[in-house]
Amino acid sequence: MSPIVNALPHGFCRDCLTVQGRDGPRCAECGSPRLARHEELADLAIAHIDCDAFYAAVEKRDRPELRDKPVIIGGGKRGVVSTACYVARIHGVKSAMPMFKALKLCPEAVVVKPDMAKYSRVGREVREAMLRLTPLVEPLSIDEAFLDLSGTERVHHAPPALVLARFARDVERDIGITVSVGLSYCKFLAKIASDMRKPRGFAVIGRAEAKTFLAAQPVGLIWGVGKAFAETLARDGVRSIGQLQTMERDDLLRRYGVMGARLFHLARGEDERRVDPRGDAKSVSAETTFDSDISAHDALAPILRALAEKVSRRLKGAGIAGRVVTLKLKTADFKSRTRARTLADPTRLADRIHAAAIDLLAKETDGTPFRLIGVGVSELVDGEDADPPDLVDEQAARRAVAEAAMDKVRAKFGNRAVETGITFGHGRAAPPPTGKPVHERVAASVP
Ligand code: TTP
Ligand code: MG
Repeated sequence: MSPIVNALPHGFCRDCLTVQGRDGPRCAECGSPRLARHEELADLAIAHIDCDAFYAAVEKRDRPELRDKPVIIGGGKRGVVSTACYVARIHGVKSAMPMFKALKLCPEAVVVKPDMAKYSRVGREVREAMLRLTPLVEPLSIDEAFLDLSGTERVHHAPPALVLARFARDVERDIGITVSVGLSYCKFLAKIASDMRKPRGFAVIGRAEAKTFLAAQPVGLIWGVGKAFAETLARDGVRSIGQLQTMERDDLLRRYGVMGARLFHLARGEDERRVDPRGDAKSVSAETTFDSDISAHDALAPILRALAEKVSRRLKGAGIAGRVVTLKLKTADFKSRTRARTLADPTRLADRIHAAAIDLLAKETDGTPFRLIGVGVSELVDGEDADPPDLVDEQAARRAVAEAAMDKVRAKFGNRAVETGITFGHGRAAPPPTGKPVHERVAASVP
């Protein structure tokens, strides 16, 4: 039987990629139980791919003696778990958990300090492999992306489902980590699907089942419904997506504004967002949530510095820059404050992003306890148009030259070479003292 098929009537084997009949628990060719079967398998082309226990998987790959051990990535100054391998998760260890708690749950765990430069490298390799399948790859973070494989059958001589299974197999073989794949007809459901059978998962949500599937899910599964909004909905008696399906669009709009319209459509599995290789990026941002609330400016400033550096790194990596710097704060009682400043010229320099954000922060630190701080850069432009030499502020010009020099060092030796101990005169550059690991993300626009 040819491993490459043009049609996919019932299913295929995820190990040997051969076409399968409608029944039977195991592959007729190789005996594997890992079969992909779905009525709509040949018709779906939107995928979300997410690496399994990403940082931990990379460490296990590089240190085979850790393979069957519970491994936790984290520690360092912030003292929280970045991620835990699936063995450690059995004991209840999770991302963002304080390390002392994780070790209480799983005392035999091996703790490994994160090596961000290495994870970025591996993340890039996975991304490059995705780009060999389609140019329509929209990265969401270091280890996940949407792919649109519509119309690629002719190039690959195989339908998207099979191309994706082959991709997962090749990543295991060539890069040495595993991924999970979600396949559907839209981004919303593809993302949900990729999380359904982790690790080494392959889950499909078709058109015919979407509404019934969603009806049984909690509202928190909807993209954009965070903890606070889920609580608001719960107060209104709405807990399941099924309940949203029974509500009128106008009613939802009246109650929840723009978000109401989104709830209405997503609850029905209607999601028109395209997979956009530029990430549909309206902004690049980084934020962190603290373990305990912080109100002092001096405590917030270094955290902001580290976040500005993350955003800057991301902008430089993508070859873009932005004109508007936004400071985001969330108070202890979940109220969001955003303050923005438009710069004279677009920037991608950590120093300039930080300078603007710290000014904005000064007006907000009035004793209010905050649970989250973030900084973002928007009104994105090509990086070439950014950061003309500062003719007025000589100091700033010098710092810009210094930052460019350090970028070169970073490019050569990795981020760690110059990550800490650098000050540009806006607070210390030490990493955040507490709180969840900083999560870089490209904030996509609201549909
Ligand atoms: P995730 O994809 O959320 O998690 P994961 O890949 O470790 O595990 P899963 O199999 O559930 O996808 O995040 C990717 C990486 O980002 C993760 O390996 C470590 C890092 N990360 C943090 O540093 N802090 C966090 O709170 C989370 C959620 C992730
Ligand atoms: Mg992951």
